[in-house]
Amino acid sequence: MTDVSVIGLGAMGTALAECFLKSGRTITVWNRTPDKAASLLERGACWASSAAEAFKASPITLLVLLDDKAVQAVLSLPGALEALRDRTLVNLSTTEPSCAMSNAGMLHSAGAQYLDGGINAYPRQVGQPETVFLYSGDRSAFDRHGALLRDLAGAQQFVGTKPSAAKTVYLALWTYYLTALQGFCEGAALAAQGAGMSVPAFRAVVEVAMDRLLPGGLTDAAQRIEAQRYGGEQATIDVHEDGSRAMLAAFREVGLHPPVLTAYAQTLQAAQTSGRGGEDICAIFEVVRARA
Ligand code: FVH
Repeated sequence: MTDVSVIGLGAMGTALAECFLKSGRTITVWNRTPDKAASLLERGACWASSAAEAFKASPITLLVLLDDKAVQAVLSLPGALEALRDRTLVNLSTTEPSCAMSNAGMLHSAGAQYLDGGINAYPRQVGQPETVFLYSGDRSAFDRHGALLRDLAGAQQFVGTKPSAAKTVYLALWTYYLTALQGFCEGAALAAQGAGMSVPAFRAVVEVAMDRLLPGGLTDAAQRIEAQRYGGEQATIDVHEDGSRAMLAAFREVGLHPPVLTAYAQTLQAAQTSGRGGEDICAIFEVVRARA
């Protein structure tokens, strides 16, 4: 037996396996394309000749595969479900939340425990104290394996017993980060094209300006949304909508098209149409929710 098995040795699965080895854990690995295991085997990992053998080799197995299709393909391999009896499976692949619910049902019927999770980090951040991995599903499995999982992410969190909870929050966090990153890229392109500012110089300005704006802004937004307190005493949606026209004009003047900014401006117009023009900017939460 080894401490943990890792199935899926792409960029992320390899980083997880390397982190376990660095922490002194014994590991078993399996990948559809065996070549990708070579460097891990040199460093002491054990190779499983099948996914079923990897499941049997450890009390807990992490799946780090591309998508839903890949997860279903691996769980359908000969002997896979049978091998998971009395084992814990953790699916860290990016899959749809509904996939967590169906996996949990399938794994429980097979006599296994199931955790679904999400990695809110890049491979270079695996193993750091501030790194966030989210988990949900069988609480007793998380309690049993939490110390081993903490090797990967010092700031791991168990977010609920509903199997899909972690994946949903994980996808929400990436939504925030990636649209913010695209917003940064759009702003940097405008500053470069319109003002000749280098991207590192823009980043330096962003850091100073956002240090003041962002943390306080998010706290204020969370409190307002929770209390549904949308008074426009600081700046109304009407004021922001007017500002968005100037922002879009700046891009037009230098021949650029910003998709995230365009979506933001359209959301403000929808807020005005629904009678929220005099409210605070974070009332766009209600516009997004009303469109569901
Ligand atoms: N890389 C990252 O930074 C992100 C951060 C956020 C979370 N993701 C998610 O982690 C999953 C794996 O991502 P990855 O970067 O390791 O992806 P790849 O390097 O492309 O490796 C994909 C592995 O999946 C295997 N695979 C694909 N299809 C199948 C299949 N039908 N049957 C069996 N295995 C399959 C693939 O095998 P192979 O091509 O080497 O044979 C790789 O092991 C992903 O959900 C990210 O969203 C990482």
